[in-house]
Amino acid sequence: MLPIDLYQGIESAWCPGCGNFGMLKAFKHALAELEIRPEAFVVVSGIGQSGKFPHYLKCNTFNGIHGRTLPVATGVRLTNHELKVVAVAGDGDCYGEGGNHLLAALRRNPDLTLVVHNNQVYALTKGQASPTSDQGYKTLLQPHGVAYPPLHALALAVAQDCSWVGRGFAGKIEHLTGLYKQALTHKGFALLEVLQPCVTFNKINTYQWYQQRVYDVEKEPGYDPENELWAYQKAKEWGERIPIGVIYRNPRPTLEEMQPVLKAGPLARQQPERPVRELLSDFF
Ligand SMILES: Cc1ncc(C[n+]2csc(CCOP(=O)(O)OP(=O)(O)O)c2C)c(N)n1
Ligand code: SF4
Repeated sequence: MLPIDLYQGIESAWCPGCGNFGMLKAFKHALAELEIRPEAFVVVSGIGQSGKFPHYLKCNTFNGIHGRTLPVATGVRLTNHELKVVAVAGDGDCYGEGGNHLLAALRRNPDLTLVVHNNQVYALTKGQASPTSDQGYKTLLQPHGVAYPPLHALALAVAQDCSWVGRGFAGKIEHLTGLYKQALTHKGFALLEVLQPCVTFNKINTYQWYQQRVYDVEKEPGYDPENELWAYQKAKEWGERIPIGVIYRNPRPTLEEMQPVLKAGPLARQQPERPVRELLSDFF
């Protein structure tokens, strides 16, 4: 195991008690336990409180624009698939603004880990409802409550043959560390959604709210993450009981394996047949 302080970044600006702290701690533990050195991975993020995640870590990082985490992360992977790539996004960033990129990634199966910080609000822009806000949830912008039911993103992922789907809770750090480790070592697209309380703007889905509802799905009788129908039902379960743990595992060829040009090694290490300047001149 590597020392945790190897990953120490700058001091954070998150509110005291924010669920992002538990996620950061669990992520560092997972890296240390897997002995992944800071130079061996890159964290790509978008915009939001979640987007600040890599700032508080020592690692390679790319801070993209809102909703565009996945295309950037996929580009990094295709350029250098020797790097471990982690994409970090908020529920608004990934399921709202970047929803189409999620669909593309589910189809393509790039070998990267996507972590969705699901606090059921747009936190950076002060608490508007997001695609995962519960129906009836009131905000300053939705004073009569959200009119429609939330998006079941994990069910969407299962239905679209995602190769690994899991959910954790920022209030259960040891359990979450195990999930990060599994997602980071899975070959193919791994979607890990983490229930992340926002103590400032979400006064409904609090630590206590989640604590009363989350249960370890892996300890349930009939646990069967290779069974698509079982996984779909679990991914849709939301209310009095909310499953956490690995929900779906579906090994399938990755995007990188399906690209003949990558067989000769990472693009970053390949010599182009013609100099890049000359190639570009064909287009101008
Ligand atoms: C293209 C674009 N649209 C909208 C915004 C404004 N904006 C910045 S952060 C944000 C919401 C972030 O919410 P979420 O992704 O859930 O992350 P959180 O802050 O809750 O972690 C929005 C709408 C933006 N910066 N860029
Ligand atoms: S506003 Fe919410 S998500 Fe943002 S740092 Fe504060 S508690 Fe965390």
